[in-house]
This record gives sequence, structure tokens and C-alpha cells, in this order.
Amino acid sequence: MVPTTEATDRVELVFSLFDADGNGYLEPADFTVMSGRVVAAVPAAPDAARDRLAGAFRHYGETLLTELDADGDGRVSPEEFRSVVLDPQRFDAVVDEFAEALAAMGDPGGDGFVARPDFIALMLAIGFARPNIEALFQAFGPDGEDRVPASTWADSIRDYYRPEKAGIAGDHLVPGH
Ligand SMILES: [Ca+2]
Ligand SMILES: [Ca+2]
Repeated sequence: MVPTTEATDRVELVFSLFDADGNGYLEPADFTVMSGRVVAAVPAAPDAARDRLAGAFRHYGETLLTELDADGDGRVSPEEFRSVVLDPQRFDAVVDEFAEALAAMGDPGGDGFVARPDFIALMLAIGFARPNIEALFQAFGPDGEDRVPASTWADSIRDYYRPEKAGIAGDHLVPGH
């Protein structure tokens, strides 16, 4: 399957954000840096939610390195990362784990809803730009208390990695879309 332009743009953006130290490659240290930042973004989150998200980041990083490091140099290059969209089913389980753990961090009270400030704090910690974050939250259709269902967010994270999808809420995260 040929990924949509939107899907390619989405994963290129993810690569640039996950490369937390900006050296052009994904390595275990990048996931440690990113995880530390995101886990600290919601002060009210319970320890269990932090531990779960830290574990999801670790597992995600390990899976990417295991599955994508084609030349075996211990790091994932931008070219190697492109397989993420070419062969997405290999990552379904780990993306799912990450999506659920991130959405749970945004719902520290456990009522099934994510309030705008927590959403923005988490997405800024990942590295997305604020106008794009606001546009995505708006696209989710926040309720009268300015909240969105945690499940809507988790579904949107899963969609984000689908190679056949274009015109989805997650495209708001890509500058210029
Ligand atoms: Ca790096
Ligand atoms: Ca490599």
C-alpha cells in the first residue's frame, strides 16, 4: 500500500519529535528524555498513570529499535523509520498501548474525560506546536466543560498512524495542513 501524503507527513513529524536530542536518529536515550518530560506534564496524575505511560514509552522505543533498525547500528534513521507507515500492523499493539496510556494521563481524575489544560500540557511535552494542539482539541468537539472523551483521543492516536487515512483530526498536528 502506498501511504497517503498526509500519513507520510504525520510520521515524519513524529520522527522529528521523538528525536528528542535532535541528532537525526532515534535511540533509547530519546525515549527516556521524552518520557521524562511527558510523565511530568500533568502534576495531578496518579503514580500508576505515570508508571504506565513511562512503560509504554519504553516499550514503544524498544519495539521501534527492534523492528526498524535494518542496518543494525543500534539507532533508527529517518529512512528506516518510514517502514512505520509501510508495514503498520507490526506496531498496532505498541501504538495501542501508548495511545491508551497517554489518554489515561490526560484523565487524572479517571472520569473518562480530558480537560483542555491537561491535553495541551501533554502535547506540548511531546513537542507539538501550540496552535496545532489547539486545532486538534477543537476538532474533537469539546463539551460545555471544555473536555473531550479520553477514548476520542486514544482513537485519534491510532488513526494518526494509519497509512490509508487522510483528512483526519490528527492532520491538524502537521503544520500546513
Ligand atoms: Ca536522537
Ligand atoms: Ca539503523
